[in-house]
Amino acid sequence: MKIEVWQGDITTLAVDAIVNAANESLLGGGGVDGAIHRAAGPQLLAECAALPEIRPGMRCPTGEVRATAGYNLPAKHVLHTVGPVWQDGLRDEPALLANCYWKSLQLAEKLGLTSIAFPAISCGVFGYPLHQAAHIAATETLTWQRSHREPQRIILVAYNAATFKVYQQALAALGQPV
Ligand code: AR6
Repeated sequence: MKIEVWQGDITTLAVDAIVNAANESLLGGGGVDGAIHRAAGPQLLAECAALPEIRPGMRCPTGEVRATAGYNLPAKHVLHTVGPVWQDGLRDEPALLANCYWKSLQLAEKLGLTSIAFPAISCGVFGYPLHQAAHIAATETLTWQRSHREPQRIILVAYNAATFKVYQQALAALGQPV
């Protein structure tokens, strides 16, 4: 079994769940979040808006995850997680980013999902250095796969060729055959 790396638009994937790199409001934004909301349609925003607020404007703290349906997406579910904003690497960013991957996998398992696809959480607007983020994505997903049965298919989605290569290198460095 391997962690898959795939290059392209995550909104086109017919998997049990795609992960959204959201913000704490869960009310949409740019990047992959905007693409997911556009492709899913307005019902996705309505379900997000109906999720309970932990405090005004915050539905999901950084490092946590919330599930919704996928609506017009080919994916059945969207798992919305909030990556850390990169500051200097000393504000718990690595642990928070690791939580995004691990808690998404835990929720997918709890929901009985067999396939999940992740974008490069925090690597766009939130400014996380790609190599460091790829190492965390590879570590968390490989560790999960080595100790759990489901979700059986775990896909790291690279939006461009450079990210694709960095993901492959990160997985190889952790012992996954190329
Ligand atoms: N499919 C796959 N990957 C994509 C797609 C796509 N359609 N579009 C972008 N990416 P970002 P963040 C890649 O900025 O850094 C939003 O406004 C992109 O190239 O989407 O976690 C939210 O509301 C990059 O590698 O997410 C938050 O406010 C990766 O997805 C904030 O941005 C993540 O980039 C979250 O910032």
